[in-house]
This record gives sequence, structure tokens and C-alpha cells, in this order.
Amino acid sequence: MPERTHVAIIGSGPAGLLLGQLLHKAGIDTVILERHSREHVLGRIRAGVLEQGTVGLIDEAGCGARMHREGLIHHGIELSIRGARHRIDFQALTGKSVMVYGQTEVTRDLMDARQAAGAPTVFEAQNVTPSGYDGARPVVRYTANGMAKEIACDFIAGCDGFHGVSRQSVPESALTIFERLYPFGWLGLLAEVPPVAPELIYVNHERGFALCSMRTHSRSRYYLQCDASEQVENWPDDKFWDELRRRLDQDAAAHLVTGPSIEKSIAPLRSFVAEPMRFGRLFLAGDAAHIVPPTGAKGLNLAASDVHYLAEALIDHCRGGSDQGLDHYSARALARVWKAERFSWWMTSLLHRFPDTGPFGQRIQLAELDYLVGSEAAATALAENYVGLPF
Ligand code: RFL
Ligand code: PHB
Repeated sequence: MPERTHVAIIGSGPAGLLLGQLLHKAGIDTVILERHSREHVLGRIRAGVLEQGTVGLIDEAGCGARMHREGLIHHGIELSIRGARHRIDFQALTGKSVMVYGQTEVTRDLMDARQAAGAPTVFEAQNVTPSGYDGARPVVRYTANGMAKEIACDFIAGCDGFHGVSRQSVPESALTIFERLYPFGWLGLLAEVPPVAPELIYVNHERGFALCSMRTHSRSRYYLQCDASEQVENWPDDKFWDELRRRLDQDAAAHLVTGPSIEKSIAPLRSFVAEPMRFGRLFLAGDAAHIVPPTGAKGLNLAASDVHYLAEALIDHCRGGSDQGLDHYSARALARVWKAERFSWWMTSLLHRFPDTGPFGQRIQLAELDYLVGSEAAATALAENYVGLPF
């Protein structure tokens, strides 16, 4: 006999875990199937900035206690342009702020809450295959410890990230893909050193973009724009710190505290949207449906807003209410997704060195940055998008 659940969730990243927790609170049972081990999932270093809406959802899921104790509230960011720093004051421009709290910690808090609630997760589930979602009885098949298993369910939530199986299980003819690959990547380094400045610094420099971010008062996260084909082995720590120092303004360069890296990795930069986000009883959420370049700090936050719409819709349905939420899920989510796609593309275009735009492109970039730091209207547009558009 197959196992049964209301909602089979594929993927135990922030999207799958948050959905699981919101549904659990509403009395809807779920099973999460995750390809990797818990330790592997918790070893990935990714996002660091949470919008207020995301913070609110984590609270709603009952998982916000440690985030409020340890997270850092940031009221603005700095832009470093031609060696001078300019502050964008979110609080003054929008009345809002963001929370610096690592995705790894969000994931850990959500996993702990799920475990405490006794809700099932199958880690190291192999060959996960969603099927039957165009009819009334979806089934997810998988292999665990060499044994073939299946879960019968009412709905499948595809929360399995960009490389996941959910989107790939949909016939190509049913999908429309929008994609842009950028001709560079981000080389990231995590180190147990105090951050160079109290707020994030986004750096536009002739040698390439850099970002100074952090996880705590004693742990920093730095990024350098690098060639798309670059290998992490070519970047010993000293070379990373030297290059970062060269891209920083004088004051930041003088205050930069360096130390051995805890983690170092290269991420490609991509914009990607798959439409629609619903196929019968299969719903895609988070990176499974869309990717943004990390420049606007939007990926995790978009996963959270998708989950907000999806949880609301599933709860309405399961309580015998209307199916409107399910019917409108894709359009609602995509409306917000595209605004974040635009913002992330714009921040990326504004701050990186593009190999093919030449001196004209660089002057346009500097003019736009100059406009941005000199115009309250332009700065407000950045601030409003960075702190997060309403759900
Ligand atoms: P995830 O986190 O990729 O989780 C998907 C999960 O599904 C599992 N999986 C499968 N499970 C079963 N069967 C299969 N066939 C499966 N295939 C995959 C995977 O193992 C995984 O556990 O997707 P999710 O939940 O949608 O979350 C999205 C976020 O992880 C992502 O958008 C952010 O990390 C993006 N991002 C940032 N977002 C922000 O909001 N703010 C930031 O500051 C920010 N910085 C970043 C980022 C992403 C980065 N990288 C590495 C691309 C910085 C970087 C460098
Ligand atoms: C991070 O801290 O990892 C981070 C912060 C802001 C971004 C991207 C990544 O825009």
C-alpha cells in the first residue's frame, strides 16, 4: 500500500520547509522528499538578506525566535562608486528595513521545528518522480535505502530548486522559458572575521563588482565578480583578499580584517522564469520556477512569497473554501516574480563590469549611479524594491 499525505513536497530548502511548516500549523499533513542529507543541505552557504515580509512568514510558521535574537536589522546599504561611499537610507525612504540572517540558519530553524512537530522528511530520497498530477490522484515515487516507495497525495509542491525534477517532469510544450545568462559569476568567501562596515557595501569598480556582506558581528561574507569560467582552486585566500582590497574605497581597504576562509565557492549569474507555475495538481515554488542573479538579494525572498500564496491557496482548498487561490496562484506569484526579476537584472546591470558594453556602457552606468545617489526619487525606487514589494 502506498503511503498517503495531503501535500507531497519535493525539496527541503527554504521553500519546501516553509510551506511544510505553514501547512502543518493549519493542520494539513505533508511529506518532504529531499535528495540530499540534512548535513549537506545545512552545509550550503547562500542568501543572507531577509525582507520584512519573509521575516513575517517565518514568524507565522512559528520559527522566528532565534532569528529575532541573532539576526541583524539593517536600515540601509552603501554603494561604493569610484572609490566614494554613498548610503541608501531604507528607513528614511521607505520606513522599512531588512534582516541579515543566513539562509543556513533559516533552514536549520525550519528543520528543527519540523522535527519537533513530528512531520516526516525523507532525506537522501533517490529517483524522486512526480506523476499523475494532470488527474485527480497524483503519486510521487522514489527510492529510499534501495527500496522503491510511493506516496499518494492530493497535491505536489515542486520546491526542488533550479536543478530539481519537478519542472523537468512537465512536458516541454507546456512550459515557456525566459532566460538570460550573465557573462560572469560571483566568487564568494565566508570567514570568521568582523565585517568591514556595519552595513552591506555594493561596489562598482573598474576591476569588477564586489559585495561586502556578513552573517554576524564576527562572521563576514564577501563576493567578487569573476569570469564565468573561473575555478575556485585558482583563488587562494590571499589572492581573494588582495583583489577585494583593490576594489574597496581607501577607508574600507584600510579597515578590512582578513582571515582563513571557512567556505569559498563560485555561483553563475542567471535570470530565469518558467511559466506557468501550476500544472494540474503540481505547483512549482521558489528556484524550481525562477532564478534571479543574487545582486538584489531576492531569491530566497521570492521563494517565501511564492510559498505565502501557495500555502494560503492550499489551506483555503483543504478547509472546503474556494479554489480561487489555487486557480490564481501562478498569475499572482508571477506578477511579483517578474518585478523582482526586473530589479535583480537592473541591480546587476548597474553594478557589474560587462565585457561587451565598452566605454559608452560604463559612462551610462556611472551616470545612472550618479543620478541614483543624487535623486531622492531614484534612491526611493531602489530602496522600495530592496526592502521588498508587498505580497
Ligand atoms: P533550494 O534552496 O535550491 O532548495 C531546493 C531543495 O530541493 C532539493 N532537490 C531535490 N530533492 C528531491 N529530489 C530531487 N530531484 C531534488 N532536486 C533538488 C535540493 O537538494 C534542495 O535541498 O531552493 P528554494 O527552497 O526554492 O530556495 C531558494 C533559495 O535557496 C535561493 O533563491 C537563494 O539562495 C538565492 N540567493 C539569495 N536570495 C536572497 O533572497 N537573498 C540573498 O542574499 C541571496 N544571496 C543567493 C544568494 C544564492 C546564491 N547562490 C549560491 C546561487 C547568494 C548566492 C551566492
Ligand atoms: C549574502 O550575504 O550572501 C548576500 C547579501 C546580499 C546580496 C547577495 C548575497 O545581494
